[in-house]
Amino acid sequence: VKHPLNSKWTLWYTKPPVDSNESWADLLKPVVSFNTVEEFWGIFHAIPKVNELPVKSDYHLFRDDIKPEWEDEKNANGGKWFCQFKNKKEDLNELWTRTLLSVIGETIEQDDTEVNGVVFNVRKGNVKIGLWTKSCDETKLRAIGETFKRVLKLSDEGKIEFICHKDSDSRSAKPLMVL
Ligand code: M7G
Repeated sequence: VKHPLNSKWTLWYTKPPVDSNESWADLLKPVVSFNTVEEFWGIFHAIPKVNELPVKSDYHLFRDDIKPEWEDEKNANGGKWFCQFKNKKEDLNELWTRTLLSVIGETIEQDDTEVNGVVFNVRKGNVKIGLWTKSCDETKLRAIGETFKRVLKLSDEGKIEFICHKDSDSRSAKPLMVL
């Protein structure tokens, strides 16, 4: 017996660029889709753990046929909650696993369609975990953000920020919310 999830999910991978001619779209590829708990665990155990990924790579896990891009119509009016960590932190694999489970199991949200996907960025000296939402509705975001902080085991001093995708272009983007 397989246990169905409420949605189909697709794992995408962004590979690090080899040269500067490669565009964002060239580097981003869908890897595999699943819609049951059992398939999720099979995939999870077969792929590299986040602490094994190279710098400038990303994992993206997105619902249905939503692409992990600002341009997708389901993302266009939304944004992301995110938290930055030092990549020396021991328990990043665990925090990423907890985030994945809360997203596919939909314990991260009450309204089970606000979260579009989740992203892990590996950067030089740090990593980011981001939760992409459909809207920039502050009431919905607050509830999701508070749960996200618990999933990430953040203390009151640990901060997450929300940035609307339409502001993502500018380096000086002011967060819509900080929790
Ligand atoms: P990032 O990976 O979100 O964060 O964006 P980083 O600044 O920590 O590396 C890096 C760059 O990737 C952006 O400046 C864009 O050039 C490109 N990029 C990232 N995202 C999420 C998108 C996207 O959704 N669409 C497009 N067209 N480019 C993106």
